[in-house]
Amino acid sequence: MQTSCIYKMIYSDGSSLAGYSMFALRRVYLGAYAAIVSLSLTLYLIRVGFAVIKEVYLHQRIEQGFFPRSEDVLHKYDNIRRFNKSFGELKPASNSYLDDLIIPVERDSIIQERENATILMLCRNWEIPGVLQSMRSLEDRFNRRYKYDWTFLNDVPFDDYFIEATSAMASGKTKYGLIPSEDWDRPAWIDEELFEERLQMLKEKKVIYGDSKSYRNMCRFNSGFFFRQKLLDQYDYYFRVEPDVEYFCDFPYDPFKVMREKKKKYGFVISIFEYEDTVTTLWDAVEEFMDTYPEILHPNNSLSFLTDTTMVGRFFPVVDSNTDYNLCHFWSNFEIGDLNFFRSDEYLQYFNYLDSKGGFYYERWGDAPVHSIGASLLLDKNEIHHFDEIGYSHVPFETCPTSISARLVLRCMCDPNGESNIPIHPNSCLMRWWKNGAGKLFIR
Ligand SMILES: Nc1nc2c(ncn2[C@@H]2O[C@H](COP(=O)(O)OP(=O)(O)OP(=O)(O)O)[C@@H](O)[C@H]2O)c(=O)[nH]1
Ligand SMILES: *[C@@H]1O[C@H](CO)[C@@H](O)[C@H](O)[C@H]1NC(C)=O
Ligand SMILES: *[C@@H]1O[C@H](CO)[C@@H](O)[C@H](O)[C@H]1NC(C)=O
Ligand SMILES: *[C@@H]1O[C@H](CO)[C@@H](O)[C@H](O)[C@H]1NC(C)=O
Ligand SMILES: [Mg+2]
Repeated sequence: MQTSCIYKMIYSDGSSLAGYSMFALRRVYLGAYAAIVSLSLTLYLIRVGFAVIKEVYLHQRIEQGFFPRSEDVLHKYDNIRRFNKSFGELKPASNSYLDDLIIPVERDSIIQERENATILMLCRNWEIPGVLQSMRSLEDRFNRRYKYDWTFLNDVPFDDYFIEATSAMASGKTKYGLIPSEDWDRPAWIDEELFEERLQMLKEKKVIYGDSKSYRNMCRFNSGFFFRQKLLDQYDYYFRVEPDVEYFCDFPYDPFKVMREKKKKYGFVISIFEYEDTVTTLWDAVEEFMDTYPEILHPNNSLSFLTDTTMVGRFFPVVDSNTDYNLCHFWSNFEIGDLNFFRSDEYLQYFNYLDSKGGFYYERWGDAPVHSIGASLLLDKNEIHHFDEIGYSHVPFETCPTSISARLVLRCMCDPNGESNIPIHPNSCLMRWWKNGAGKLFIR
């Protein structure tokens, strides 16, 4: 009643009534249009929804197919191992079944042949407790039988206690290097004002080590200068160790020998995503580099490992990146590498190109993505090796061999089902490496 009154009041004269019917007509059009739009939007959403559900369902069905099959194989094999005494020696089993990686029967025997290699640690005097813990673990699990040299690097001189304690812990020789200022300190061409501004910015974003100046020196040093230190000139291979890490299993082989015999140039155990805020413009620089020097890229490189954003693995990991770089990198606190790769003109050209952009200081480019992108672009996929049998921990992630018998034979102290075991975790890039890199070997 009320409304019709108002209605009459407003539209009492003819002209505005005619105007109203025009208006009403337009409203009908608009209404029909809106209905069509919302209908097609709804249909579209339903289609997308169905597509997603179908994709997830198919993915899950495939996964569900794989797991029982691998469980079957595992149990069949373990039953033979447990109950068939004539089975003899345990197979040198691991995730990857490489027959020529024979586990030594005499685990205490001293190996005479050694590769041209050193264990390498960059660290500070005050880190000595963690340094000794890492040393004890690697000595017990590997080096006591080989006695490789340990090389320690520092931007200030090592103190007497550091030298005494590490020499006592090492089974091989120990060497101590002082890094020259030009290999460590911030270059003069870095714009100080911009630098300070960016430190504040990353601090506000709560990026880990966001406002640390020394951390940036460390990352740049590890990216482009460690292999140029005098003490390393005499070696072909290095094994990077950090304070407070642990090796969970006996080493089933000399990893340096694996590197040389199988012509590997870069070895890793864990691969994860980088924090995007630390490398905002790294990929732009890399793309520019690839455009400028296309001939430097290896014809059989693993670029696709760095750009693959498909759904891989068991947990639908979503790649969240603003560039074509999926943020995958090899975790560089564990590295076994060929120094001659880093010394090569190709790597130096790559490093110098990145360095000239200033991102080691204006952002917080890590040595892990820089090494990983370098190795992925400049090496043959087959020259990069995933050391599947090496159990390892650097807080907060671990890797532990999946195979029960590998863990028994190698006397592992780790839980492959633990929360921090990273290999097939959603935060892991290892599945992307298996897919895009040198592949993954299974039981034949
Ligand atoms: N000599 C020296 N070594 C450093 C310095 N900063 C870091 N390092 C070493 O560089 C390596 C990497 O540094 P970390 O502090 O372990 O960095 P991270 O592994 O990214 O992070 P966390 O282990 O979680 O602290 C370690 O071996 C450190 O001992 C430094 O200012 N001087
Ligand atoms: C036990 O192992 C031997 C040698 O590998 C094999 O020939 C035999 O079939 C096995 N027996 C059983 C019961 O699995
Ligand atoms: C070890 O490697 C270094 C660097 O490549 C080389 O100069 C040296 O001759 C090698 N030593 C031996 C014994 O092969
Ligand atoms: C490239 O790498 C793949 C992956 O391991 C390998 O199968 C292939 O033979 C390599 N191709 C060349 C040309 O070396
Ligand atoms: Mg560390």
